Amino acid sequence: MNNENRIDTSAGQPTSDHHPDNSFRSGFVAILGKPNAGKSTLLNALIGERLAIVSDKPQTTRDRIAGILTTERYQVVFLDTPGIIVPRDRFNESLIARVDEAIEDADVLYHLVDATDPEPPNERLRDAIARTKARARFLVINKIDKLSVDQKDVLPPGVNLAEYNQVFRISALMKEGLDALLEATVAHLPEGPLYYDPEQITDREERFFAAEAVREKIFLYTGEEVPYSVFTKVEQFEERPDKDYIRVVIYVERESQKPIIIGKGGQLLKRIGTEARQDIEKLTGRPTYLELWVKVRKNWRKNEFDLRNFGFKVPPKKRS
Ligand SMILES: Nc1nc2c(ncn2[C@@H]2O[C@H](COP(=O)(O)OP(=O)(O)OP(=O)(O)O)[C@@H](O)[C@H]2O)c(=O)[nH]1
Ligand SMILES: [Mg+2]
Repeated sequence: MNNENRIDTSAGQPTSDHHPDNSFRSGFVAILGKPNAGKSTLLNALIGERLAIVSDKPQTTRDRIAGILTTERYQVVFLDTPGIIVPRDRFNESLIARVDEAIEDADVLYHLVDATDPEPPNERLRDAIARTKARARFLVINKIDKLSVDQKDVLPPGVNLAEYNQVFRISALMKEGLDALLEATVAHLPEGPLYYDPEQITDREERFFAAEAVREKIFLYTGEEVPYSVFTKVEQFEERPDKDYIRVVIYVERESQKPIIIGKGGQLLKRIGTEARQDIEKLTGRPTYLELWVKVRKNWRKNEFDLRNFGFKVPPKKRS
């Protein structure tokens, strides 16, 4: 790819920061964990941009998102993944299929655990960790800012330390402990090429972030089952000289969910639109006109055709 370019740059500006052998290291880090462990918060903290949407509700992330960190001596591609639960339906299976893709690519695997979670890792998560061919596995204990001093060294329940190369204690929210985590990660990466342009911080297109920004606001401002019934789709994205024009359709599963999202006198939809637009403008750096529509796609989460149409990877049904 841009290998030539990279060698020139680093040769021109040697720093004390270089690996002893001076080799360029690169690779993939899969961030795995239960829903709500803080995977997306960690991805954002490592990259220094709000790439992945975050909410206090489980199962916010539905897709694999790469965040790319490039310096003169390494390129790390962090893969945020959906939280792993034991799947009960086709939709959940499709989320786990995303995790499986990330595991296949990983050189280093982070098992991120919420330090305050009293429950051990579930069977699907343990299975995913066991299957990885990653050369290093880290147990990353997150949210240590929530612990009292006497709890700081406690290990999460149900983890087998023998399965991990190293243990880290971090706060993704407060950006604590990230330097040590990053250093150890780079040390485990193989010598390798630049996979992405050094300027690039994600593998996703602007369209993806536009849809996600809208979905995030719905996760923040609606409750119960509504956020889970929502799929946001960019139906038009035009870069225009004065203002970009983006039309996003918010699909819900039931007619009764429509007025919840629209709100009294359209107030909530307006707020979702304004805040999502501001996020999009921050990311693209261009003024934007964001138009939102709410439509019903009955029970789309249960319908394989709709799931595929919305870009979910639905694994073949297992015969039992
Ligand atoms: N106190 C504290 N809260 C955190 C920390 N990291 C994440 N959180 C919070 O935990 C909640 C879940 O964070 P996310 O980053 O969305 O978690 P996730 O693992 O990506 O969740 P899913 O996408 O649903 O699997 C949010 O409310 C975050 O603000 C942390 O280090 N400390
Ligand atoms: Mg997430």
